[in-house]
Amino acid sequence: GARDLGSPVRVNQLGYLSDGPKRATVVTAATSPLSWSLLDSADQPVATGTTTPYGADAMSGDNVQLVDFGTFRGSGQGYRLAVGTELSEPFDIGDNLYQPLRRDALAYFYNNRSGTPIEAAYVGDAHARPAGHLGVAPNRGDTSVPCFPGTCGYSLDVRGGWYDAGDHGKYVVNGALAAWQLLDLYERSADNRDRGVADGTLRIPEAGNGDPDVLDEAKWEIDFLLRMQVPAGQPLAGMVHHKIHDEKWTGLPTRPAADAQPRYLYPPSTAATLNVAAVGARCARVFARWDLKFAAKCLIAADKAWKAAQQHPAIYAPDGGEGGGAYDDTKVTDEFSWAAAENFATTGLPSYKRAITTELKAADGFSWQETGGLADLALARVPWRLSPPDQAKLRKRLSNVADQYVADIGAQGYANPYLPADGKYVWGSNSAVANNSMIMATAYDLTGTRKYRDAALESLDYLLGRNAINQSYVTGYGERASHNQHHRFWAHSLDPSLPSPAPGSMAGGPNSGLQDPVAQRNLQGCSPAACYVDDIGSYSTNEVAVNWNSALAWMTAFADAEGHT
Ligand code: 9MR
Repeated sequence: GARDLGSPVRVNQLGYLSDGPKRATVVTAATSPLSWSLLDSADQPVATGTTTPYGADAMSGDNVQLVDFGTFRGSGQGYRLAVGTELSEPFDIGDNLYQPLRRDALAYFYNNRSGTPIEAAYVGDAHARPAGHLGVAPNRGDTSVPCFPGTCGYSLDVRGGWYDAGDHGKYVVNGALAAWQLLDLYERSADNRDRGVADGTLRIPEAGNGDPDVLDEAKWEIDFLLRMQVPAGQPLAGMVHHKIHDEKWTGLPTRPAADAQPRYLYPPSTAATLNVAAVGARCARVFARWDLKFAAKCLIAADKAWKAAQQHPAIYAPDGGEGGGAYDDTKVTDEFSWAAAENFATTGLPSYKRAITTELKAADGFSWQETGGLADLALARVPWRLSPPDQAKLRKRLSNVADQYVADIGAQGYANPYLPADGKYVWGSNSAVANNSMIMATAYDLTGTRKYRDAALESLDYLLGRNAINQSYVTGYGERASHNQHHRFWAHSLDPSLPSPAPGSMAGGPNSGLQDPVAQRNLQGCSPAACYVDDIGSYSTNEVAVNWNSALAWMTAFADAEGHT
Protein backbone atom coordinates (compact mmCIF):
# COMPACT_ATOMS: atom_id res chain seq x y z
CA GLY A 1 0.00 0.00 0.00
CA ALA A 2 0.93 3.69 -0.07
CA ARG A 3 3.56 4.75 2.46
CA ASP A 4 2.35 6.75 5.44
CA LEU A 5 4.49 9.87 5.33
CA GLY A 6 2.59 11.67 8.08
CA SER A 7 2.29 15.43 8.03
CA PRO A 8 3.04 17.36 4.82
CA VAL A 9 4.59 20.07 7.02
CA ARG A 10 8.23 19.02 7.27
CA VAL A 11 10.43 20.40 10.05
CA ASN A 12 13.65 19.63 11.86
CA GLN A 13 12.07 17.28 14.41
CA LEU A 14 14.79 18.00 16.96
CA GLY A 15 14.29 21.72 16.59
CA TYR A 16 15.86 25.05 15.72
CA LEU A 17 18.60 27.09 17.35
CA SER A 18 17.41 30.44 18.76
CA ASP A 19 20.20 32.09 16.81
CA GLY A 20 19.89 30.02 13.65
CA PRO A 21 17.88 29.72 10.44
CA LYS A 22 14.29 28.52 10.95
CA ARG A 23 12.61 27.24 7.86
CA ALA A 24 10.22 24.43 7.04
CA THR A 25 8.88 22.84 3.87
CA VAL A 26 5.22 22.10 3.11
CA VAL A 27 4.13 19.56 0.52
CA THR A 28 1.02 20.92 -1.17
CA ALA A 29 -0.76 21.05 -4.50
CA ALA A 30 -1.45 24.76 -3.88
CA THR A 31 0.53 27.20 -5.99
CA SER A 32 -0.42 30.43 -4.22
CA PRO A 33 0.80 31.42 -0.72
CA LEU A 34 -0.79 29.79 2.34
CA SER A 35 -1.04 31.11 5.90
CA TRP A 36 1.05 29.47 8.58
CA SER A 37 1.18 29.83 12.32
CA LEU A 38 3.71 28.73 14.88
CA LEU A 39 1.92 27.17 17.86
CA ASP A 40 3.46 26.84 21.30
CA SER A 41 2.99 23.75 23.47
CA ALA A 42 -0.38 25.10 24.66
CA ASP A 43 -1.48 25.40 20.99
CA GLN A 44 -1.38 29.19 21.16
CA PRO A 45 -0.14 30.98 18.02
CA VAL A 46 3.09 32.86 18.77
CA ALA A 47 3.95 33.87 15.20
CA THR A 48 2.13 33.90 11.88
CA GLY A 49 2.92 34.56 8.24
CA THR A 50 2.47 33.31 4.70
CA THR A 51 4.40 30.65 2.82
CA THR A 52 6.54 31.22 -0.27
CA PRO A 53 5.58 28.99 -3.20
CA TYR A 54 8.59 27.06 -4.47
CA GLY A 55 7.52 24.55 -7.13
CA ALA A 56 8.79 21.02 -7.69
CA ASP A 57 11.65 19.82 -5.50
CA ALA A 58 14.40 18.38 -7.72
CA MET A 59 15.12 15.09 -5.97
CA SER A 60 11.65 14.12 -4.80
CA GLY A 61 9.31 15.69 -7.34
CA ASP A 62 7.20 17.03 -4.46
CA ASN A 63 5.44 20.32 -5.11
CA VAL A 64 6.42 22.41 -2.09
CA GLN A 65 6.19 25.80 -0.41
CA LEU A 66 8.56 27.28 2.17
CA VAL A 67 7.88 28.64 5.65
CA ASP A 68 10.36 31.05 7.20
CA PHE A 69 9.86 31.77 10.90
CA GLY A 70 13.41 33.00 11.44
CA THR A 71 12.31 36.25 13.05
CA PHE A 72 10.68 34.40 15.99
CA ARG A 73 12.87 35.02 19.05
CA GLY A 74 11.19 32.86 21.69
CA SER A 75 12.39 29.52 23.00
CA GLY A 76 10.82 26.45 24.52
CA GLN A 77 9.62 22.92 23.85
CA GLY A 78 6.79 21.35 21.91
CA TYR A 79 6.22 23.91 19.17
CA ARG A 80 4.33 22.89 16.04
CA LEU A 81 3.91 24.58 12.73
CA ALA A 82 0.35 24.75 11.37
CA VAL A 83 -0.39 25.25 7.69
CA GLY A 84 -4.13 25.15 7.02
CA THR A 85 -5.38 22.12 8.94
CA GLU A 86 -2.02 20.35 8.76
CA LEU A 87 0.25 20.20 11.83
CA SER A 88 3.98 19.41 11.81
CA GLU A 89 5.69 17.05 14.22
CA PRO A 90 6.64 18.85 17.48
CA PHE A 91 10.03 20.53 17.87
CA ASP A 92 11.99 22.68 20.30
CA ILE A 93 13.61 26.09 19.92
CA GLY A 94 16.63 26.97 22.06
CA ASP A 95 20.37 27.31 22.52
CA ASN A 96 21.23 23.89 23.95
CA LEU A 97 19.39 21.74 21.43
CA TYR A 98 22.41 19.94 20.05
CA GLN A 99 24.16 19.22 23.32
CA PRO A 100 22.61 15.75 23.91
CA LEU A 101 22.89 14.76 20.24
CA ARG A 102 26.48 15.89 20.10
CA ARG A 103 27.26 13.50 22.96
CA ASP A 104 25.17 10.63 21.59
CA ALA A 105 26.67 10.92 18.11
CA LEU A 106 30.06 10.26 19.72
CA ALA A 107 28.71 7.54 22.03
CA TYR A 108 28.13 5.58 18.82
CA PHE A 109 31.87 4.85 18.78
CA TYR A 110 32.15 3.43 22.29
CA ASN A 111 29.11 1.26 21.59
CA ASN A 112 30.85 -0.18 18.54
CA ARG A 113 34.27 -0.80 20.03
CA SER A 114 35.77 -4.19 19.28
CA GLY A 115 37.87 -6.20 21.71
CA THR A 116 36.49 -4.77 24.93
CA PRO A 117 33.34 -5.31 26.99
CA ILE A 118 30.76 -2.57 26.48
CA GLU A 119 29.84 -1.78 30.05
CA ALA A 120 26.41 -0.96 31.45
CA ALA A 121 27.95 1.83 33.52
CA TYR A 122 28.49 3.77 30.28
CA VAL A 123 25.68 2.63 27.98
CA GLY A 124 22.98 1.23 30.29
CA ASP A 125 21.91 -2.40 30.71
CA ALA A 126 20.22 -2.80 27.33
CA HIS A 127 23.27 -1.87 25.26
CA ALA A 128 25.91 -3.59 27.39
CA ARG A 129 27.59 -6.69 25.93
CA PRO A 130 30.67 -8.85 26.42
CA ALA A 131 33.85 -8.21 24.43
CA GLY A 132 33.95 -9.55 20.89
CA HIS A 133 36.97 -10.74 18.94
CA LEU A 134 39.48 -11.31 21.71
CA GLY A 135 39.82 -15.03 21.02
CA VAL A 136 37.30 -16.21 23.63
CA ALA A 137 35.34 -19.19 22.24
CA PRO A 138 33.52 -19.41 19.95
CA ASN A 139 35.35 -16.30 18.60
CA ARG A 140 38.60 -16.82 16.72
CA GLY A 141 39.43 -13.33 17.84
CA ASP A 142 41.61 -10.57 16.41
CA THR A 143 44.61 -11.20 18.65
CA SER A 144 46.49 -13.33 16.12
CA VAL A 145 44.94 -12.90 12.69
CA PRO A 146 46.55 -14.73 9.75
CA CYS A 147 46.70 -13.35 6.26
CA PHE A 148 44.19 -14.59 3.72
CA PRO A 149 45.62 -17.95 2.60
CA GLY A 150 48.55 -17.53 0.26
CA THR A 151 48.95 -13.76 0.67
CA CYS A 152 51.65 -13.56 3.37
CA GLY A 153 53.37 -15.74 5.93
CA TYR A 154 52.62 -14.02 9.23
CA SER A 155 49.81 -13.11 11.58
CA LEU A 156 49.20 -9.85 13.46
CA ASP A 157 47.54 -8.77 16.67
CA VAL A 158 44.93 -6.36 15.31
CA ARG A 159 42.60 -6.27 18.30
CA GLY A 160 40.56 -3.21 19.13
CA GLY A 161 39.28 -0.44 16.91
CA TRP A 162 35.63 0.01 16.03
CA TYR A 163 33.44 -2.36 14.06
CA ASP A 164 32.82 -0.79 10.70
CA ALA A 165 29.06 -0.69 10.69
CA GLY A 166 26.34 -3.32 11.07
CA ASP A 167 28.98 -5.98 10.38
CA HIS A 168 32.06 -6.94 12.39
CA GLY A 169 34.67 -6.12 9.75
CA LYS A 170 37.33 -3.50 10.39
CA TYR A 171 38.43 -1.56 7.33
CA VAL A 172 41.31 0.89 7.28
CA VAL A 173 40.16 3.43 4.72
CA ASN A 174 36.84 4.44 6.22
CA GLY A 175 38.01 3.79 9.78
CA ALA A 176 40.83 6.26 9.19
CA LEU A 177 38.43 8.82 7.73
CA ALA A 178 36.22 8.52 10.82
CA ALA A 179 39.19 8.87 13.19
CA TRP A 180 40.38 11.87 11.15
CA GLN A 181 36.98 13.53 11.46
CA LEU A 182 37.04 13.12 15.26
CA LEU A 183 40.55 14.60 15.39
CA ASP A 184 39.37 17.52 13.25
CA LEU A 185 36.29 17.94 15.44
CA TYR A 186 38.60 18.17 18.44
CA GLU A 187 40.93 20.65 16.79
CA ARG A 188 38.09 22.87 15.54
CA SER A 189 36.52 22.86 18.98
CA ALA A 190 39.80 23.54 20.79
CA ASP A 191 40.61 26.41 18.42
CA ASN A 192 37.20 27.90 19.28
CA ARG A 193 37.53 27.36 23.04
CA ASP A 194 34.54 25.02 23.00
CA ARG A 195 34.28 23.28 26.39
CA GLY A 196 32.26 20.50 24.78
CA VAL A 197 35.38 18.49 24.00
CA ALA A 198 36.86 18.54 27.50
CA ASP A 199 37.70 15.48 29.54
CA GLY A 200 34.56 14.10 31.20
CA THR A 201 32.14 15.07 28.42
CA LEU A 202 31.50 11.48 27.26
CA ARG A 203 30.50 8.33 29.11
CA ILE A 204 33.55 6.19 28.33
CA PRO A 205 36.08 4.35 30.52
CA GLU A 206 38.75 6.99 29.80
CA ALA A 207 36.66 9.90 31.14
CA GLY A 208 38.63 11.50 33.96
CA ASN A 209 42.07 10.53 32.61
CA GLY A 210 42.89 14.18 31.91
CA ASP A 211 42.71 13.93 28.10
CA PRO A 212 39.76 15.16 26.02
CA ASP A 213 37.31 12.25 25.64
CA VAL A 214 36.90 12.66 21.89
CA LEU A 215 40.65 12.12 21.58
CA ASP A 216 40.49 9.02 23.78
CA GLU A 217 37.83 7.71 21.40
CA ALA A 218 39.91 8.54 18.30
CA LYS A 219 42.95 6.88 19.91
CA TRP A 220 40.98 3.67 20.34
CA GLU A 221 40.73 3.47 16.55
CA ILE A 222 44.20 4.84 15.75
CA ASP A 223 45.78 2.16 17.96
CA PHE A 224 44.05 -0.40 15.73
CA LEU A 225 45.08 1.37 12.51
CA LEU A 226 48.73 1.28 13.59
CA ARG A 227 48.47 -2.45 14.34
CA MET A 228 47.48 -3.00 10.71
CA GLN A 229 50.89 -1.79 9.49
CA VAL A 230 53.18 -4.46 8.01
CA PRO A 231 56.05 -5.05 10.47
CA ALA A 232 59.73 -4.40 9.77
CA GLY A 233 61.55 -7.23 8.05
CA GLN A 234 58.60 -8.14 5.80
CA PRO A 235 58.77 -7.40 2.06
CA LEU A 236 55.98 -4.80 2.31
CA ALA A 237 57.13 -3.29 5.63
CA GLY A 238 55.41 0.04 6.32
CA MET A 239 52.46 -0.70 4.06
CA VAL A 240 49.09 -1.15 5.77
CA HIS A 241 46.69 -4.06 5.43
CA HIS A 242 43.48 -2.90 3.77
CA LYS A 243 41.08 -4.68 6.10
CA ILE A 244 40.34 -7.59 8.42
CA HIS A 245 37.03 -9.42 8.36
CA ASP A 246 35.19 -12.73 8.51
CA GLU A 247 35.63 -15.41 5.87
CA LYS A 248 31.87 -15.39 5.19
CA TRP A 249 29.15 -12.89 6.08
CA THR A 250 27.50 -13.78 9.39
CA GLY A 251 23.71 -13.65 9.63
CA LEU A 252 21.52 -11.20 11.53
CA PRO A 253 21.51 -11.12 14.48
CA THR A 254 25.03 -12.10 15.60
CA ARG A 255 26.48 -10.84 18.86
CA PRO A 256 30.14 -9.83 18.44
CA ALA A 257 31.21 -12.38 21.04
CA ALA A 258 29.30 -15.13 19.19
CA ASP A 259 30.97 -14.62 15.81
CA ALA A 260 32.65 -17.99 15.16
CA GLN A 261 33.90 -17.26 11.63
CA PRO A 262 37.59 -17.43 10.83
CA ARG A 263 38.96 -13.93 10.20
CA TYR A 264 41.75 -12.89 7.85
CA LEU A 265 43.99 -9.96 7.13
CA TYR A 266 43.54 -8.86 3.52
CA PRO A 267 46.55 -7.66 1.52
CA PRO A 268 48.07 -4.24 2.06
CA SER A 269 46.94 -1.46 -0.28
CA THR A 270 48.42 1.89 -1.23
CA ALA A 271 45.13 3.57 -0.26
CA ALA A 272 45.12 2.11 3.28
CA THR A 273 48.80 2.98 3.66
CA LEU A 274 48.21 6.61 2.70
CA ASN A 275 45.24 6.82 5.04
CA VAL A 276 47.60 5.92 7.89
CA ALA A 277 50.14 8.44 6.57
CA ALA A 278 47.42 11.13 6.65
CA VAL A 279 45.81 10.28 9.98
CA GLY A 280 49.17 9.51 11.59
CA ALA A 281 50.33 13.03 10.77
CA ARG A 282 47.15 14.64 12.11
CA CYS A 283 47.37 12.44 15.21
CA ALA A 284 50.94 13.57 15.82
CA ARG A 285 49.94 17.24 15.78
CA VAL A 286 46.81 16.91 17.87
CA PHE A 287 48.26 14.55 20.48
CA ALA A 288 51.39 16.68 20.88
CA ARG A 289 49.22 18.77 23.23
CA TRP A 290 48.28 15.76 25.37
CA ASP A 291 50.43 12.67 24.95
CA LEU A 292 53.88 13.19 23.46
CA LYS A 293 54.72 9.50 23.39
CA PHE A 294 51.64 8.65 21.37
CA ALA A 295 52.18 11.67 19.13
CA ALA A 296 55.69 10.42 18.33
CA LYS A 297 54.38 6.93 17.64
CA CYS A 298 51.86 8.37 15.18
CA LEU A 299 54.48 10.44 13.38
CA ILE A 300 56.81 7.46 12.99
CA ALA A 301 53.98 5.34 11.57
CA ALA A 302 52.99 8.16 9.19
CA ASP A 303 56.54 8.53 7.97
CA LYS A 304 56.96 4.78 7.38
CA ALA A 305 53.63 4.65 5.59
CA TRP A 306 54.45 7.63 3.36
CA LYS A 307 57.79 6.08 2.34
CA ALA A 308 56.26 2.64 1.75
CA ALA A 309 53.55 4.16 -0.45
CA GLN A 310 56.23 5.86 -2.58
CA GLN A 311 57.81 2.45 -3.14
CA HIS A 312 54.48 0.71 -3.81
CA PRO A 313 52.32 3.40 -5.39
CA ALA A 314 49.83 1.19 -7.21
CA ILE A 315 48.68 -1.69 -5.01
CA TYR A 316 44.91 -1.46 -5.30
CA ALA A 317 42.25 -3.12 -3.18
CA PRO A 318 40.08 -5.21 -5.49
CA ASP A 319 36.31 -5.09 -5.81
CA GLY A 320 34.26 -8.12 -4.82
CA GLY A 321 35.19 -10.87 -2.37
CA GLU A 322 33.26 -12.52 0.41
CA GLY A 323 32.45 -11.84 4.03
CA GLY A 324 33.17 -8.11 4.14
CA GLY A 325 32.94 -4.82 2.31
CA ALA A 326 35.38 -4.30 -0.56
CA TYR A 327 36.24 -0.62 -0.05
CA ASP A 328 37.83 -0.94 -3.47
CA ASP A 329 39.69 2.01 -4.92
CA THR A 330 41.78 2.09 -8.08
CA LYS A 331 42.70 5.79 -8.00
CA VAL A 332 45.03 6.90 -5.26
CA THR A 333 46.37 10.24 -6.52
CA ASP A 334 43.83 11.77 -4.13
CA GLU A 335 45.09 9.73 -1.17
CA PHE A 336 48.69 10.75 -1.99
CA SER A 337 47.67 14.39 -2.03
CA TRP A 338 45.68 14.22 1.22
CA ALA A 339 48.53 12.43 3.01
CA ALA A 340 50.98 15.02 1.70
CA ALA A 341 48.75 17.85 2.95
CA GLU A 342 48.36 16.36 6.44
CA ASN A 343 52.12 15.81 6.69
CA PHE A 344 52.81 19.33 5.48
CA ALA A 345 50.26 20.72 7.93
CA THR A 346 52.02 18.96 10.79
CA THR A 347 55.70 19.28 9.81
CA GLY A 348 55.83 22.29 7.49
CA LEU A 349 58.28 20.47 5.20
CA PRO A 350 58.24 21.89 1.64
CA SER A 351 58.67 18.44 0.06
CA TYR A 352 55.21 17.53 1.38
CA LYS A 353 53.77 20.82 0.15
CA ARG A 354 55.01 20.08 -3.36
CA ALA A 355 53.21 16.71 -3.28
CA ILE A 356 49.78 18.31 -2.76
CA THR A 357 48.03 17.94 -6.13
CA THR A 358 44.31 18.15 -5.35
CA GLU A 359 41.84 20.72 -4.14
CA LEU A 360 38.25 20.75 -2.95
CA LYS A 361 35.64 20.35 -5.67
CA ALA A 362 31.95 20.82 -4.97
CA ALA A 363 30.94 17.84 -7.10
CA ASP A 364 33.24 15.47 -5.18
CA GLY A 365 33.00 16.71 -1.61
CA PHE A 366 34.86 13.95 0.15
CA SER A 367 34.34 10.33 1.11
CA TRP A 368 36.40 7.26 2.02
CA GLN A 369 37.00 6.77 -1.70
CA GLU A 370 37.43 10.38 -2.78
CA THR A 371 39.89 12.09 -0.44
CA GLY A 372 41.31 14.82 -2.71
CA GLY A 373 39.25 17.56 -1.08
CA LEU A 374 40.63 16.66 2.34
CA ALA A 375 43.93 18.27 1.35
CA ASP A 376 42.24 21.66 1.54
CA LEU A 377 40.52 20.79 4.82
CA ALA A 378 43.93 19.84 6.24
CA LEU A 379 45.34 23.24 5.21
CA ALA A 380 42.25 25.05 6.49
CA ARG A 381 43.11 23.89 10.00
CA VAL A 382 46.60 25.50 9.83
CA PRO A 383 46.32 28.43 7.40
CA TRP A 384 49.36 30.06 9.08
CA ARG A 385 51.50 27.41 7.40
CA LEU A 386 50.83 29.17 4.07
CA SER A 387 52.08 32.47 2.68
CA PRO A 388 49.48 35.26 2.68
CA PRO A 389 48.79 34.85 -1.08
CA ASP A 390 48.38 31.07 -0.65
CA GLN A 391 46.06 31.68 2.29
CA ALA A 392 43.95 33.95 0.10
CA LYS A 393 43.78 31.23 -2.56
CA LEU A 394 42.75 28.65 0.02
CA ARG A 395 39.97 30.92 1.29
CA LYS A 396 38.84 31.42 -2.29
CA ARG A 397 38.73 27.67 -2.99
CA LEU A 398 36.69 26.97 0.12
CA SER A 399 34.38 29.90 -0.60
CA ASN A 400 33.74 28.74 -4.16
CA VAL A 401 32.77 25.25 -2.99
CA ALA A 402 30.66 26.61 -0.13
CA ASP A 403 28.93 28.98 -2.57
CA GLN A 404 28.02 26.01 -4.75
CA TYR A 405 26.53 24.14 -1.78
CA VAL A 406 24.58 27.23 -0.74
CA ALA A 407 23.25 27.36 -4.31
CA ASP A 408 22.38 23.63 -4.13
CA ILE A 409 20.34 24.31 -0.99
CA GLY A 410 18.50 27.09 -2.81
CA ALA A 411 17.90 24.82 -5.79
CA GLN A 412 15.96 22.34 -3.68
CA GLY A 413 12.71 22.50 -1.76
CA TYR A 414 14.26 20.68 1.18
CA ALA A 415 17.45 22.46 2.26
CA ASN A 416 20.14 20.03 1.17
CA PRO A 417 23.74 20.80 0.19
CA TYR A 418 23.91 17.44 -1.63
CA LEU A 419 22.63 17.66 -5.21
CA PRO A 420 24.27 14.95 -7.33
CA ALA A 421 24.67 15.91 -10.99
CA ASP A 422 23.56 12.48 -12.20
CA GLY A 423 20.30 12.78 -10.28
CA LYS A 424 21.02 9.67 -8.19
CA TYR A 425 21.57 9.33 -4.46
CA VAL A 426 24.57 7.18 -3.45
CA TRP A 427 24.88 4.52 -0.77
CA GLY A 428 25.39 6.54 2.43
CA SER A 429 23.92 9.75 0.95
CA ASN A 430 23.36 11.15 4.44
CA SER A 431 27.12 11.23 4.97
CA ALA A 432 27.47 13.30 1.81
CA VAL A 433 24.94 15.76 3.27
CA ALA A 434 26.86 15.98 6.55
CA ASN A 435 30.29 16.14 4.89
CA ASN A 436 29.22 18.94 2.55
CA SER A 437 27.83 20.75 5.60
CA MET A 438 31.20 20.32 7.32
CA ILE A 439 32.87 21.93 4.31
CA MET A 440 30.54 24.94 4.55
CA ALA A 441 31.17 25.17 8.31
CA THR A 442 34.92 25.11 7.70
CA ALA A 443 34.55 27.79 5.02
CA TYR A 444 32.72 29.86 7.66
CA ASP A 445 35.57 29.37 10.13
CA LEU A 446 38.10 30.47 7.54
CA THR A 447 36.25 33.43 6.05
CA GLY A 448 33.69 34.53 8.65
CA THR A 449 31.00 34.49 5.94
CA ARG A 450 27.78 34.14 7.92
CA LYS A 451 25.70 32.53 5.16
CA TYR A 452 28.00 29.48 5.20
CA ARG A 453 27.32 29.00 8.91
CA ASP A 454 23.59 29.32 8.41
CA ALA A 455 23.61 26.94 5.44
CA ALA A 456 25.61 24.36 7.42
CA LEU A 457 23.11 24.59 10.28
CA GLU A 458 20.12 24.45 7.97
CA SER A 459 21.47 21.26 6.39
CA LEU A 460 20.88 19.51 9.71
CA ASP A 461 17.16 20.12 9.14
CA TYR A 462 17.29 17.66 6.24
CA LEU A 463 18.89 14.90 8.34
CA LEU A 464 16.44 15.45 11.19
CA GLY A 465 13.14 15.35 9.35
CA ARG A 466 12.73 18.18 6.89
CA ASN A 467 12.80 15.92 3.86
CA ALA A 468 10.69 14.07 1.32
CA ILE A 469 9.72 11.24 3.66
CA ASN A 470 9.33 13.13 6.95
CA GLN A 471 12.13 10.99 8.37
CA SER A 472 14.62 11.82 11.08
CA TYR A 473 17.56 9.57 10.21
CA VAL A 474 18.99 9.76 13.73
CA THR A 475 17.78 7.29 16.36
CA GLY A 476 16.13 8.91 19.37
CA TYR A 477 15.83 12.38 17.84
CA GLY A 478 12.42 13.21 16.42
CA GLU A 479 8.94 11.67 16.47
CA ARG A 480 9.62 9.77 13.24
CA ALA A 481 13.21 8.66 13.80
CA SER A 482 15.01 5.65 12.30
CA HIS A 483 15.30 2.82 14.81
CA ASN A 484 15.67 -0.36 12.80
CA GLN A 485 19.09 0.22 11.26
CA HIS A 486 21.02 -2.73 9.86
CA HIS A 487 23.17 -4.01 12.75
CA ARG A 488 24.06 -7.45 14.05
CA PHE A 489 23.73 -6.57 17.75
CA TRP A 490 21.24 -3.69 17.68
CA ALA A 491 18.74 -6.11 16.20
CA HIS A 492 15.70 -5.64 18.42
CA SER A 493 13.29 -5.99 15.50
CA LEU A 494 14.54 -9.56 14.94
CA ASP A 495 15.16 -10.60 18.55
CA PRO A 496 13.38 -8.73 21.37
CA SER A 497 16.17 -9.63 23.81
CA LEU A 498 18.57 -7.47 21.80
CA PRO A 499 18.59 -3.63 21.93
CA SER A 500 17.55 -1.12 19.29
CA PRO A 501 20.27 1.17 17.94
CA ALA A 502 21.66 3.52 20.56
CA PRO A 503 20.37 7.11 20.40
CA GLY A 504 22.44 9.26 18.04
CA SER A 505 22.98 6.57 15.38
CA MET A 506 22.55 7.88 11.82
CA ALA A 507 21.18 5.74 8.99
CA GLY A 508 22.97 5.78 5.62
CA GLY A 509 19.86 7.26 4.02
CA PRO A 510 18.21 7.25 0.60
CA ASN A 511 20.09 5.30 -2.10
CA SER A 512 18.60 5.22 -5.58
CA GLY A 513 20.62 2.09 -6.42
CA LEU A 514 18.25 -0.18 -4.43
CA GLN A 515 21.21 -2.46 -3.68
CA ASP A 516 19.58 -4.92 -1.28
CA PRO A 517 16.55 -7.24 -1.51
CA VAL A 518 14.46 -5.33 1.06
CA ALA A 519 14.97 -2.05 -0.81
CA GLN A 520 14.16 -3.81 -4.06
CA ARG A 521 10.92 -5.21 -2.62
CA ASN A 522 9.76 -1.97 -1.02
CA LEU A 523 11.06 0.94 -3.02
CA GLN A 524 10.52 0.24 -6.72
CA GLY A 525 10.00 3.50 -8.62
CA CYS A 526 11.06 5.72 -5.71
CA SER A 527 12.31 9.22 -6.39
CA PRO A 528 15.97 9.49 -5.24
CA ALA A 529 15.25 11.33 -1.98
CA ALA A 530 12.60 8.75 -1.04
CA CYS A 531 14.60 5.55 -1.64
CA TYR A 532 14.85 4.67 2.03
CA VAL A 533 13.20 2.12 4.30
CA ASP A 534 13.66 1.81 8.07
CA ASP A 535 13.99 -1.97 7.94
CA ILE A 536 16.91 -3.89 9.47
CA GLY A 537 17.30 -5.86 6.25
CA SER A 538 17.95 -2.84 4.07
CA TYR A 539 21.70 -2.52 4.36
CA SER A 540 21.96 -0.30 1.28
CA THR A 541 19.68 2.40 2.74
CA ASN A 542 19.55 1.75 6.47
CA GLU A 543 22.94 0.69 7.76
CA VAL A 544 25.05 2.69 10.19
CA ALA A 545 28.80 3.22 9.71
CA VAL A 546 31.69 4.83 11.58
CA ASN A 547 32.44 7.28 8.79
CA TRP A 548 28.83 8.41 8.71
CA ASN A 549 28.47 8.95 12.45
CA SER A 550 31.78 10.83 12.53
CA ALA A 551 30.26 13.31 10.06
CA LEU A 552 27.18 13.66 12.25
CA ALA A 553 29.38 14.07 15.33
CA TRP A 554 31.39 16.85 13.66
CA MET A 555 28.30 18.76 12.53
CA THR A 556 26.41 18.43 15.80
CA ALA A 557 29.48 19.64 17.72
CA PHE A 558 29.55 22.63 15.38
CA ALA A 559 25.82 23.27 15.86
CA ASP A 560 26.11 22.96 19.63
CA ALA A 561 28.97 25.44 19.71
CA GLU A 562 27.09 27.84 17.40
CA GLY A 563 24.09 27.68 19.73
CA HIS A 564 26.12 29.36 22.44
CA THR A 565 27.76 32.21 20.53
O1 9MR B 1 29.94 3.06 2.58
C1 9MR B 1 30.21 2.11 1.56
C2 9MR B 1 29.66 2.64 0.25
O2 9MR B 1 30.36 3.79 -0.14
C3 9MR B 1 29.76 1.56 -0.82
O3 9MR B 1 29.10 2.01 -1.99
C4 9MR B 1 29.12 0.27 -0.32
C5 9MR B 1 29.21 -0.88 -1.33
O4 9MR B 1 30.52 -1.25 -1.58
O5 9MR B 1 29.77 -0.14 0.87
C6 9MR B 1 29.60 0.77 1.92
O6 9MR B 1 30.25 0.30 3.05
C7 9MR B 1 29.72 -0.86 3.68
C8 9MR B 1 30.83 -1.91 3.67
O7 9MR B 1 31.06 -2.32 2.35
C9 9MR B 1 30.53 -3.09 4.55
N1 9MR B 1 30.16 -2.69 5.87
C10 9MR B 1 29.04 -1.76 5.89
C11 9MR B 1 29.35 -0.51 5.11
C12 9MR B 1 28.20 0.48 5.17
O8 9MR B 1 27.06 0.01 4.51
